Parts: sequence; C-alpha cells; structure tokens
Amino acid sequence: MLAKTFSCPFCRKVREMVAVLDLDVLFYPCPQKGPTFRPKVLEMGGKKQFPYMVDPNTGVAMYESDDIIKYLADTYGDGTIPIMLSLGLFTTITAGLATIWRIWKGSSYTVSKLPPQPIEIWAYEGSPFCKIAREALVELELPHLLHSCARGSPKRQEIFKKLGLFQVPYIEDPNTGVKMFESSEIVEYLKATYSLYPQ
Ligand SMILES: N[C@@H](CCC(=O)N[C@@H](CS)C(=O)NCC(=O)O)C(=O)O
Repeated sequence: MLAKTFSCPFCRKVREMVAVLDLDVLFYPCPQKGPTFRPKVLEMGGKKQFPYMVDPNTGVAMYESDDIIKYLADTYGDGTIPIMLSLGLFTTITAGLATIWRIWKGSSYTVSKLPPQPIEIWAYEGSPFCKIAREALVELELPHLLHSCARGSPKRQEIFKKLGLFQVPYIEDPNTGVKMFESSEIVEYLKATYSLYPQ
C-alpha cells in the first residue's frame, strides 16, 4: 500500500520505481483536504508526510521516497536503482519538472463517495493519457489497484489476450462491473459515479 498525492515530486519518484519493477500496487490517494487517507497516514505512521508505504507482504512501513525506492529495489528487484532515480536532489527536481505542466491537477480533493472495493487500473507512469485518468482517481480520493504495464511488461500481452487490444489507461470497476478504455471517458465515468457534485 502506498499513500500519495499526485503532483508531489517525491511520490512521482516512487511511482517511477513501481513502473520500473512492474509492480501491482494498491494506492490510497491523499489529495489536499482529502478527509479519509491523510488522517490515516498520521494515525499509522505518526506524521502527515507523503509518500508513506506499507508492504502487506513483509509488514514493513516507511516514509521517505529514497528509502522506499531502495526498499522496493532490494525486495522486488535485484537491488539496482536506475541512475535517474538515484541522484538525490537532482532526481527530485526532475520528478518535479515532470509534473509541473499539470501541477494544479491531481492534488486537490473533490467531495466523493468512497467505493467498497478499489478500482483496478492498468497504466504506466509517463503516459499522458494514464496521468489524466489517475489524476481523477486521486482528486476523488478513490483507492485504486494499479497494474503497472510500462513498455516490456508481460501484463501488456495479458491485456491483449483478454481484450483483443492493448491500450492504457484501462479500468475495471468491481463495484459496478464497468470495464473501459479512453482516458476522457474514464474521467467522466469516475466523476459521474463517485463525485457527490458531478458537473
Ligand atoms: N524527504 C521526504 C519529503 C516528502 C515531502 O515533503 N512530501 C510532502 C508532499 S510533496 C508532504 O508530505 N507534505 C505534507 C502535506 O502534503 O501535508 C521524501 O523524500 O519522501
């Protein structure tokens, strides 16, 4: 489990490592003024600081993006951290620049209903279309299970076999049975289904 905001450069660094390791991760979004998971992070870890990671496989929990990246590399990889994620302040600056064009998106809370089950999304860091869909998930504070499928991921072939094409973002919502492609339609669907004040 990883708690995060979207435009935060520290959270972005961790999401990039998740993509590199091709991990499936359950995200609990913590947008500004989000009422649910921000207080939870404080309760669990003692600080309101993001990202915060809990690994249900090992029971390990931690703050600090660089520590999380190292932990993930050691636990789920061969310990290698890509050079661009191991440059300290420079990594943070470049991660910040990567989010700057849409810095106002994915960080503020929109009043929403909490679904009983997390929404599943197939996506990868670096795709602008995936980013649009994930910003909506974060703004609506919707827990989501991310199936990473960056270039080279075997999950791409799984999606292709199951659906006859590979395209991301793709979501499956176990709460409603809805399965869909197309970032703009996903955003509309999420707002219509979970926002308390859909426009
Ligand atoms: N050194 C920490 C810095 C994390 C940090 O400063 N996160 C900011 C978000 S970008 C934060 O938690 N701010 C408090 C808040 O949003 O309430 C790390 O690398 O994880």
